[in-house]
Amino acid sequence: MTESVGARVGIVVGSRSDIAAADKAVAVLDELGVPSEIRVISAHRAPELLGRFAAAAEERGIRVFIAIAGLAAHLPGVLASQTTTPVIGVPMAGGVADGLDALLAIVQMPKGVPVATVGVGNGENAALLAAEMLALADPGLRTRLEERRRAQAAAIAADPANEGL
Ligand code: RP5
Repeated sequence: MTESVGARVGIVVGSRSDIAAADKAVAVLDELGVPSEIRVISAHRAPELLGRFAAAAEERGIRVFIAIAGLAAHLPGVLASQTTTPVIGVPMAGGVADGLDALLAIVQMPKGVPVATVGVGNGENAALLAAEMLALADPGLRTRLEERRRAQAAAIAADPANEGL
């Protein structure tokens, strides 16, 4: 879907209906100067394409995946089963339990194949976690993450409700 040259974070959604969370992740990664790409690949409807994406991604420079899915939400786990590149799962709202079903599906991986899981619909945190992983080997990115944390704290301190604190 969108592909930037030298993408380091590979974002994959199970359906175009999940794109909003991917867009939130891209916005945070863009702000931090981390190139990313978005792919639309269902683990159930296009398993062979998912396999090709997983096999080629590392060679193309992808160092972290963000996998976003709702309902049965097998996408992050199936992707993780095909790579040792870290996978961050984002459950999406909807389904009989409005996202709790997807959250449990993603977080309850069997031993041996981990998926890091963030909150329902939380593309922002998935992007920040991906950036923190990349920052382990990228001091400039670490500095940008630290600046973002400082700005976040300063914005809360500046809330009129906190005057005098
Ligand atoms: C999941 O089923 C997708 O990740 C999406 O969250 C959900 C619904 O998909 P669509 O029916 O909208 O394509 O596989």
